[in-house]
Amino acid sequence: MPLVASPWVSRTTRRQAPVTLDLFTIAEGPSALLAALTLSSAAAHAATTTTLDFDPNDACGSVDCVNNLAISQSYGDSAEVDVIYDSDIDASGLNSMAYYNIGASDLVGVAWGNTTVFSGATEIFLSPTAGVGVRLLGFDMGAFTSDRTFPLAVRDGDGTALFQNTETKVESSTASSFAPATSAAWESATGIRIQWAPDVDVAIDNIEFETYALAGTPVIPLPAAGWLLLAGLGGLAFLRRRA
Ligand SMILES: [Ca+2]
Ligand SMILES: [Ca+2]
Ligand SMILES: [Ca+2]
Repeated sequence: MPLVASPWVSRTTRRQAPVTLDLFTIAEGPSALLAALTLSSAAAHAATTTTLDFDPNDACGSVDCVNNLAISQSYGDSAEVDVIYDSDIDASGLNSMAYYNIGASDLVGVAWGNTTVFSGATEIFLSPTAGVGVRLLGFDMGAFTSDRTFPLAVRDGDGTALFQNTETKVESSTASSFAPATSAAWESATGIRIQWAPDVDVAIDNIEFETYALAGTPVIPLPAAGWLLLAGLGGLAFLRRRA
């Protein structure tokens, strides 16, 4: 059985370490192999989840964040997604967003629009590489000092609104959580843009997203995986006939 299971594991779980643990804890036997193959198959299509929590040790680049220090344009980047921060989409170029420790409702470690650029909306753009889609799972927003009401939108990379509310109220006491309805995922091959305005006095935290392979660009070489699966199932049938 290891001859079948081992190459499968190494090919499909490079980005799914937690699932591979299951392969080694399952009791041995034909049913266990089938379970392991099923788990691996699910893992091959599962997405990698990322949460931008603006940890002060990570969010400002090579130095630890302190209040009002710029969020690094590299924070949250991966081989699949470029996270792009712009505190004013009306002003040319990328305008820095800033870190703040506490004060935005009950959030700790947040990103907020820089006070030097007040006019335009603030945007965080999850920009995927070719062959990858982005699915936004949710985020939190908080308000400094007093309750705030402001426009908030989630758009795809082309600017089409997936969610839009011009009167979004966030209390200064408790953060508000935003997530898509179960029937309408916030996902796109062109990326996801979170936009809000005014860009001062409100902050964002806990941006949770995942990536997925677009059709025609499988995460793993399916023909090879398919052959391994067939080999495993064939082995099971053989064992059952012998039993
Ligand atoms: Ca980036
Ligand atoms: Ca800008
Ligand atoms: Ca945080």
